[in-house]
Amino acid sequence: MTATQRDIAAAEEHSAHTYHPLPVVVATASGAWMTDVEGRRYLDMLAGYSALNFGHGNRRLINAAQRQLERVTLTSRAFHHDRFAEFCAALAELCGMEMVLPMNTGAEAVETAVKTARKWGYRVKGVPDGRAKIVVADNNFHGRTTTIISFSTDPEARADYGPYTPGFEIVPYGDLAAMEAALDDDTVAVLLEPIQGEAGVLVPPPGYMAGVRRLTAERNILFIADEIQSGLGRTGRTFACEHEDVVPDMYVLGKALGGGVVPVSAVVSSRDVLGVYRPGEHGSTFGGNPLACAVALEVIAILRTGEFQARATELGEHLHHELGLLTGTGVVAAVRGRGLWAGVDIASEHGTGREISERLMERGVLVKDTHGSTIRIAPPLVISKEDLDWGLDQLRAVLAG
Ligand code: IF1
Repeated sequence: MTATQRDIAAAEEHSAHTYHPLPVVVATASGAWMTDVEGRRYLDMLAGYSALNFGHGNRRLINAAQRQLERVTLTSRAFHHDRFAEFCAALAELCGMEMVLPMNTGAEAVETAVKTARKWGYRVKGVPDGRAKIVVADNNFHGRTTTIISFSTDPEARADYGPYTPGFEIVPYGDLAAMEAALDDDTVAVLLEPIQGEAGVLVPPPGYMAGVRRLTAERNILFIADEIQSGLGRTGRTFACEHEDVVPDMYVLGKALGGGVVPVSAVVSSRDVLGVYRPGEHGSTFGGNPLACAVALEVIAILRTGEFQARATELGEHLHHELGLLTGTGVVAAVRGRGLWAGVDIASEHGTGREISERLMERGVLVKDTHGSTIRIAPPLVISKEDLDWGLDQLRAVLAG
């Protein structure tokens, strides 16, 4: 047995099979590259689903973490600590908002957004208790908690987890008329991904996000943008909403906010919205911990330079140009996305997304398939043009094969 086979067998024996990982066992990583237990190198074109926007082992983030590890890593929120206010002020400023509620994972931040919208609905908007409704899109992905999968349309994500949390209405993504029809006096929020990641990197029709912004503003409904995957540089802007000149009432952030070093997530909004909370009404052991704040402060400083947004724009134009040349060849049915983020639909006769991913792995490129025959391309934003081109060469070779 090879080291890879041994490790995979042990993982299969001792862990719940909630994933079907590619047969590679990563040992180290740096920049856009990962190295497995047998010394083979792979170009990372998934970046931890966009948690690793700033690359593996980003020196600034590792140094920030190492400095904080020597100071204090956790106090709980029972006490203040000297990175907390700085983090909240810096994140609010980055978002052009006033207040932050820090959590750890994306799902926790989405749950926090749901609870915040409901509490705001009852205490500020005046919706009768228990009647709050939140409108979401079909093919959404917002996490894996029982409330969040209650409004999922993915049978795999929902099956066997009932009874489901009520209070959500699902409308077709991109359909403004359907959205308008769903809004009523009990609607407290609309929750959308500005670009749907898991659904296959679906960019909504031009004007859709702006239309939802107008409809929700007219009806005193919170527009909540889940930018956990689309945000923090991935699409070439700090927030994907910026491509539509839309400012939501609330950003939900995660993944790259911790740079792939520590889990950091947050809800960011106005004082009118996040001011609804009183002590004891929400919380988290690790939310806003010193280590998370230290790393996230460095992420915010990196984002303030605009360097990674510019890289994602420039290299993204190149990526989408090259992928566009593959459509019409009969091999690639469609390409979608923005910045350094693309969903590539493979014509089914050329293999499933999984098969393409496995053939790419054999050539030293790691991507993730999603539903059926789509592969996602989302490298760390530190990727060089040369490495991106090398990765595209491997994709062309696999698709030609
Ligand atoms: C898995 C998907 C991506 C997210 C958005 C909230 C969350 C996610 C827009 C929850 C998380 C992750 C979860 C991970 C795989 C990955 C994923 F395939 F599941 F859907 F990226 F597309 N909002 N997405 O994308 O954040 O709680 O995970 O920190 O569960 O398999 P989390």
